[in-house]
Amino acid sequence: LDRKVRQNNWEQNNFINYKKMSENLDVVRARLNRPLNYAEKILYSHLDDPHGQEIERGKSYLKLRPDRVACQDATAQMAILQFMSAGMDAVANPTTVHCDHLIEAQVGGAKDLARAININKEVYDFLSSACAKYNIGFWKPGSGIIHQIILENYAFPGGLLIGTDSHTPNGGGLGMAAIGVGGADAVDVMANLPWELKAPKVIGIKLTGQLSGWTAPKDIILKVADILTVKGGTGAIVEYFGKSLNPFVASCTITIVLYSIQQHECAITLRDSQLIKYHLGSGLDGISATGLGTVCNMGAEIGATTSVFPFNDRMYDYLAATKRKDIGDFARTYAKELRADEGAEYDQLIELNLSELEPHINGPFTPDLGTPISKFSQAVKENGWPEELKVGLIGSCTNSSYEDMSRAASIARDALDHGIKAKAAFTVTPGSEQIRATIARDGQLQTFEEFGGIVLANACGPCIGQWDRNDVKKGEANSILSSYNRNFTGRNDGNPATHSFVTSPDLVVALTIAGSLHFNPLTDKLKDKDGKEFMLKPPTGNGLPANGYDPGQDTYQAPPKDRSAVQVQVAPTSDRLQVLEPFQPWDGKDVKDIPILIKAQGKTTTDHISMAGPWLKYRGHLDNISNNMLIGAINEANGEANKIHNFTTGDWDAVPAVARDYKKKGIKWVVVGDWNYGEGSSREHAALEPRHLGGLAIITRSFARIHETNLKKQGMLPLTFADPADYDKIKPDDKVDILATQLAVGKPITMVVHPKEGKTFEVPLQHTFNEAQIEWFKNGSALNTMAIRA
Ligand code: MIC
Ligand code: SF4
Repeated sequence: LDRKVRQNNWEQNNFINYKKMSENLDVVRARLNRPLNYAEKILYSHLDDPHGQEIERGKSYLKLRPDRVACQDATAQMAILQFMSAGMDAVANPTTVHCDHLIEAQVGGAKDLARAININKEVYDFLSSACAKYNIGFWKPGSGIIHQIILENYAFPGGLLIGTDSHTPNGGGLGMAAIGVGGADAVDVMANLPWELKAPKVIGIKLTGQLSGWTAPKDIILKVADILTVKGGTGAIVEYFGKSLNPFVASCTITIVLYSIQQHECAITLRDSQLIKYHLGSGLDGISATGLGTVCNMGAEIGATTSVFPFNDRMYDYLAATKRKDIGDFARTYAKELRADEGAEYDQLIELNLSELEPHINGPFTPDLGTPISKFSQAVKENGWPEELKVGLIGSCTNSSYEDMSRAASIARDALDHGIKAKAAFTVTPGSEQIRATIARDGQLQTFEEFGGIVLANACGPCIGQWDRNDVKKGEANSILSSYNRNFTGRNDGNPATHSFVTSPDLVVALTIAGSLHFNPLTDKLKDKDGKEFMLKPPTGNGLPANGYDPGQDTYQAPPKDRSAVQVQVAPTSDRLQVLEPFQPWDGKDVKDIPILIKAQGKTTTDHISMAGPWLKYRGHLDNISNNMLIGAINEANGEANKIHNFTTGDWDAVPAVARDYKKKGIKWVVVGDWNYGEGSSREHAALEPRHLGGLAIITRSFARIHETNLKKQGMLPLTFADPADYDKIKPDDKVDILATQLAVGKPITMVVHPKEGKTFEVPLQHTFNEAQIEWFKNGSALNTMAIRA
């Protein structure tokens, strides 16, 4: 383990430290004296203080030392603005920034990219100069989506990465614990503070059987989301495992082959020992690393801290194919710690038989409403979902690997061979420049175009509302189907009537051919150009490109050797960037008789709290972006969005307007919310905005992890009802006292409610603050606390 193996091909001096990790594990093992699961191993091998750290899953706060940090452009702006106020001259840990969220899909790849570079010039200039100044690797617009770039270049087995984006867990496809955080958490690590995480519980998912036919890796997570729901993974890491045969044993031991594969495959495997490795795939070994990445990626949708797979041969293959064979070899020497110990325990265990798993379609409006394809047509009828498929969209960080593209193209080719094309509109977003260049070289891209598709820029595009959609009017009900991960109301096109479903790229293409949500490619026939019936062949495609990856254009900017001359500029007149002012510290008093700005009803995701799409352009300007605060949340008082009662004037007004009015008048306020408040994105704007506009506390039935931390970091009070039923006792026009002086570790806080009519009553509230976090509240923010200590 003493070898010096670089973390990636871009940075000269950052190495993988398996030796240190293994020593840390030895310390922890001696203390805990029990077998560890793989998720625990990754975390504990990165402990700041393995000797002294208290370790209890679900209870203790772990102080960790991540190997790397990654930020995307929409969140990096705020992270870097915060880092700048720490006054350091370089990041203390390897960091990269990726330009992917700000590119709007309009007409297709090159043109959209050029337009974005022009429109976002100020922001890109800021990011590229700040990266150069602070020694951060910068991936220019056009390079691809953060998670795909991380998997292709930076993820490694056993590593720990934090990223300012909720789909960071995609890196789990290479056995890395890659965790989504808010920008302020990223700043801690950039500034060399340990990063804090409540020791997660671990949900084990045992995979047996094998994927085949139309079932894809995506279906694993679509099914798991259906089982666990959008909050089922909160506070937990999901660890997948399954029978994973050692490839060396496999290729020479026929008994194992006979024992573990089905009869009809034996013939193939016995004839060709190369194929043995491929077909042995029971559970895990049959799925490519990028397929595993897809499963981990969408684990964000169940609120999981991250998802991981143990290191296996398929990961090795992917590392080798992406020019990191040395990492693969190094990981093999550390392999025993890159999987769970024999007898390790999980807090919850789920078993999934892949041989029985059906392709799924999840949605609309929530990613955990899963329907197997055999029942989907029926569900469409019963629920009155719009039957015509308007647009099929493939790609995104979730599903844009070479394998995904090849399989999708094989279906499109099948249709073309029968003389037919896509009936619905069809778009493709390659996950990276490398994928785009490779599928352009190998022909899949041309197939998509021939099929009637538009190839968009290597970017997020329609996945995050960067979509200039013109085929339906706003408010018109319609259905779209994507291979993305999220489908909250209005997310893709800003139209609340769009029914957005998520599924595998394979099903997207198949249903796009039919143009109908009623089509099931497993059982239904299509008509060819002469009206003759035929059935689509199940998709096929290589996991890895036979001729290697084509890197395409060079889109990486390394930090310069001499960084001292680099200037980072923020114009004071800019409407896109604004230097941050520190928040005021707490005045040490209870807060009395303050209004409920809004009592939000039902699902309140970060898209409701701080909408993306057109608002993405203000991600570096706190005051301007605050004009979207909670405009998507539904007010219990009237069932409407963005219409609330201003108690001082009696008027009904937009949420940000009322908050600004209260702020001007020196009135603090709270928000009341339902279950899993803040689910979805990592964007800390959803916490910064209420703080900026004078909010004190957010009181809910429960929170999504990242959002709860983001609120704490910005000096807000995230509080939960000790009795969730108390949510119903609060009315939108009530006033409340928050007895903030009671704030102490493990103790409840009292909220005194003064109803508009009726007697005053008390409601106990809970919180998860630890000592250090209470300081953040007292000092006004985590950043203020850092400044005080420095
Ligand atoms: C998303 O998928 O919602 C985003 C846009 O990638 C966000 C990040 C953001 O809001 O900037 C995420 O998932 O964290
Ligand atoms: Fe981009 Fe969509 Fe992935 Fe978020 S989920 S990183 S918006 S592609």
